[in-house]
Amino acid sequence: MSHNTEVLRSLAASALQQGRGIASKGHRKTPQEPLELYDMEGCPFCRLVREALTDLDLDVLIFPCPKGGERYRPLVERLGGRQRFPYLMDPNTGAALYESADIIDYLYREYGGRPAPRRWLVRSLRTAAAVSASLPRASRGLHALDSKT
Ligand SMILES: N[C@@H](CCC(=O)N[C@@H](CS)C(=O)NCC(=O)O)C(=O)O
Repeated sequence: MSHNTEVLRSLAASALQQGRGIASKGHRKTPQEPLELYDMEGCPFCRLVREALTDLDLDVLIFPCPKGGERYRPLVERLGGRQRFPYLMDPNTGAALYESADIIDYLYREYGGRPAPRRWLVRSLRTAAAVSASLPRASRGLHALDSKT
């Protein structure tokens, strides 16, 4: 598939999220150490967390955990007990969280100095929007392909 087609599909995904993940309203507290997000690019729940991180303009290290990925998936299982994504670790507070809604609540509470925006509060709507935004990208960003470390 050509790069232009990929860009169009990516644009469709962004349009479905109505521009979320583009602008930031900033944060009140800055993490001393960057947050650590164990993430699957094509996962709708991970997408929501990345959007919240962007909205809060927080420093974050992203560790890709595609299906079949051998680097960080086993680490998440060791740390949290299972391979489930998103998984957030905050070295500043020791918090370690699964569940996108809990992670988003935590980020706004700890660093935003404000509650998560209303659009994050209705879990079913939020999930439906994130899932539909992932559809144009099909399964991209979910599976690992061979590469050289
Ligand atoms: N309710 C969870 C759902 C998370 C979830 O289902 N994540 C999927 C990826 S979209 C997952 O981790 N699947 C297991 C795997 O890929 O091994 C949330 O909101 O974070």
